[in-house]
Amino acid sequence: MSGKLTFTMIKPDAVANGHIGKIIDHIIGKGFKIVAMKYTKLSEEKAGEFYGIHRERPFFKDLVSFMTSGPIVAAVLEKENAVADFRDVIGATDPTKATPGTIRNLYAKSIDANAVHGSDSDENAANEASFFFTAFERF
Ligand code: IDP
Ligand code: MG
Repeated sequence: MSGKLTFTMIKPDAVANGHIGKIIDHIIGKGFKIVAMKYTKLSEEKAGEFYGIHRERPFFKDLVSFMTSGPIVAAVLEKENAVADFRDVIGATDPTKATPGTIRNLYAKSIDANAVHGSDSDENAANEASFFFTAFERF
C-alpha cells in the first residue's frame, strides 16, 4: 500500500528565479493538496542533516552550499500514491533528462540547481515532513 503524503522543497534557484507561484500552481494542477507550507532558509547544519544520506557522495558539499544559498519553500503534499506520482511530476534529477512538461524540465537549469526536491519513499516522506513541520502546522 503506498501512502498519501510526500514532501517537497522549492529550491533556492527556483525561488531566486521567481518560479514559486508557477511551481505551486503546477503542483495543485496535478491534483496535490497542500497540507503544510513555509518559506524559510536552511542553515548549513540543517541542510547537512536533511541530506545526511548523501554525506559520502562527491557532490555533498556543493549540495549543502547550494541549498543554503537562499530561501526555499518547504511543503507537505497529499494525494493517492503521492511519492511516486510526485516524482513523475518533477522529472529526472538531471533536467536535461527530465520528461518535457515536468517541473525540472520547465524550471531547472542544472543537475544541482534542479528547482525542486521530492521524497523518494513513504518512510523518507514522513521523516522529511516531520523535519520541517510539527503536527500543529499541518492542515
Ligand atoms: P533527487 O533530488 O532527484 O532525488 P538525489 O540523487 O536524491 O536526486 O540527489 C539529491 C540532490 O543532490 C539532487 O536533487 C541534486 O540537487 C543533487 N545532486 C544529485 N546528483 C548530483 C550530481 O551528480 N552533481 C551535483 N549535484 C547532484
Ligand atoms: Mg532524492
